[in-house]
Amino acid sequence: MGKTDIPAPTRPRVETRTMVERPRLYKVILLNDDFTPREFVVTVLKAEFRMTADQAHRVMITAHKKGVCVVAVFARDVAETKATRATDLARAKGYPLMFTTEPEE
Ligand code: TYC
Repeated sequence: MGKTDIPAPTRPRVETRTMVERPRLYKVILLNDDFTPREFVVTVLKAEFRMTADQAHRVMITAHKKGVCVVAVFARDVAETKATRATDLARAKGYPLMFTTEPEE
């Protein structure tokens, strides 16, 4: 390189790191009530959440005794859709059964 030469430009030594967060998962929660028949709760859990009779019965009994039970965890839209569909199945039969969602952590 002679006295008047201009050095070749170098690439800026700068790098961007984009931080991404995993989308939060949402719990579907079953709420107890005094009116919905136990067997109907089990039927809804099997139909909407693909549970076996045994799993559905355990979840139903936990909600019955403790007031609430986490049914399952999904991406937000899936959790909301399933909670709405399950609640609507009960409403169609005139039962007050409720499913809600809430974010994990
Ligand atoms: N508590 C209801 C009854 O005694 C049964 C029931 C269980 C309802 C769980 C809702 O999430 C529930 N018939």
